[in-house]
Amino acid sequence: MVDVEETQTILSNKTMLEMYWTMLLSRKLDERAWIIHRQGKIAFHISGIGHEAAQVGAAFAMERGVDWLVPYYRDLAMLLAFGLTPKEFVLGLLGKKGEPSSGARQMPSHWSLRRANVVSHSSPVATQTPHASGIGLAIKMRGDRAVVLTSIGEGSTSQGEWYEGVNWAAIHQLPVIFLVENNEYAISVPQPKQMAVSSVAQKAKGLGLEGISVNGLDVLETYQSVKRAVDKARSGGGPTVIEVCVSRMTPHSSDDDDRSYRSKEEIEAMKAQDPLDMYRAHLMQEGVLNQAAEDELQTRAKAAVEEAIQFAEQAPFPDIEDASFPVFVEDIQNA
Ligand SMILES: Cc1ncc(C[n+]2csc(CCOP(=O)(O)OP(=O)(O)O)c2C)c(N)n1
Ligand SMILES: [Mg+2]
Repeated sequence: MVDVEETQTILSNKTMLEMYWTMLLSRKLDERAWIIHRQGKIAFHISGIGHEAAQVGAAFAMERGVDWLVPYYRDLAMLLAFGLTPKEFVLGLLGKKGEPSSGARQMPSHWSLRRANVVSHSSPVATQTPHASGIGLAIKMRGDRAVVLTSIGEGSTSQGEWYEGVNWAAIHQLPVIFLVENNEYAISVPQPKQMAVSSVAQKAKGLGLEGISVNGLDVLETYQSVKRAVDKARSGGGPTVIEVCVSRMTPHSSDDDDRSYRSKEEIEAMKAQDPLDMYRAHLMQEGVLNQAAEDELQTRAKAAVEEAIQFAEQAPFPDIEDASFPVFVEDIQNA
């Protein structure tokens, strides 16, 4: 059972504010990405707005620098928590030289951050799940103390790769957390058209591992649930499926118009439960945040976004000869 008060006694005020800062920065960067898309400056954006609490709660439950992350495209807030800088994010949006995920070869938001143990994923959804289990197997064989967290949307848990990856981790009791960010839609396909069970957590039972469902709009609740699964995995207790129930507060991507399949009322109800607003209100109620500190954080976030945009707009594009690297490498030893 999740006890948010207990979590608050474990986390310092400083850490709770860091969590808030990461959510706020993610939101501001994400909102700006939509604007520069509409200005015609970028070709594509896929958004994490409404998922920030789940992502930040999960990231803070991990030992960053030791543990491994195999994320999916909505995980901007998770990546910021793992050390991706705003400048690196905007370099990726603009496809500029120096962006760390793929050297600007991949679509934006196909995250990778070598220095932080963040492993890239491919565009076909769910292919990251077997990769995460493979990393979990390597950790177990080497006797490392790390764990792996891999994230995915609920719709993508219909893919064969998801079952194969989770099944493998369950059989071999691998140190993997399968985080499912359930926003109830896979583009326009609602959850009941995607699965016959009422929650993704139930799928875990059939594969022989623990599955839990938590309120992913609550950063502290998510933190506590993921921390428990991380501790369990690290101490040899095996994998867990954690479904975090979140809101996709935007269309699927900049190529989608969700007004064709979601009612205005549904969207408004979702926006009334904004995870960032709810966490801010909670911190204020607890006396961890006051209006002056909030104003300062807002100003800092705005400045960080401005600085990142200016930096990335002025940055060069990659060199043309880099386009095929490392697809065609003549001297692999020295690549
Ligand atoms: C194998 C495969 N099929 C279809 C697609 C196209 N596609 C990209 S995202 C997506 C929806 C995924 O929905 P969900 O897993 O719920 O994640 P969400 O986007 O809602 O976070 C689809 C169908 C794809 N990338 N890969
Ligand atoms: Mg979804």
